Amino acid sequence: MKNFILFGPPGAGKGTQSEQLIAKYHLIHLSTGDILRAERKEGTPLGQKANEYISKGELVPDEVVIEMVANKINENLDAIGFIFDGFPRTVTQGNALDDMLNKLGHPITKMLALEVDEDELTKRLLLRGETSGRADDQEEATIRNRFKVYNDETLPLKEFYRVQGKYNGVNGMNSIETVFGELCALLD
Ligand code: B4P
Repeated sequence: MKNFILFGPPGAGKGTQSEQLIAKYHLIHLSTGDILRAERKEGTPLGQKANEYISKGELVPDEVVIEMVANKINENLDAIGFIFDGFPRTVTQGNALDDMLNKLGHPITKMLALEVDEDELTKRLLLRGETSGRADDQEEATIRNRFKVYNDETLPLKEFYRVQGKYNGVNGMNSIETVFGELCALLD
């Protein structure tokens, strides 16, 4: 089993690249953002709770997200591997993921980190907000709060995986095709 983390700030292209990577490598796509949005659409209690955080640009509590991921891993133990998209987002989540995968004997192979500057990210998210209907993509103030949360809570994971020798940065400012090519070179 080969397990990859696709890492990066909001709007860096994690979802966009994951779609293409799973088509090519047949890995399981585990996007916590997608799971939370699906729960919200179905109006489940979890979805309603998550919406309170997502619409303000805050992170959903660690214990909620960790349980979701554990369930999804346990449902797919015969997979050839996973792409974790948008997870982990805190060091607590990183430790939990390492524990789960170490118990299975299949630790993270690499972290693939998309690096994009904040002005470009803001443009992309506001543009996506015009068509996606996503509450967290509508207001520049909410988007700026997502960057703050990313810098405060998520960015420490770069060092967390760097000391494990697993961090690989990719220039996410390039075209979708160029970024995909660089990610494939790291997966192959
Ligand atoms: P996510 O769903 O993970 O989404 P994201 O960070 O907004 O976007 P992503 O990086 O996937 O961008 P995309 O490819 O769509 O998170 C949403 C929220 O859910 C979080 O804020 C949080 O509240 C909650 N959540 C999720 N996981 C959590 C966790 N683990 N713990 C706690 N809370 C959690 O790309 C964006 C746009 O850019 C698209 O329109 C795309 O077409 C465009 N684009 C992509 N690549 C491009 C390129 N190279 N050039 C030009 N445009 C590009």
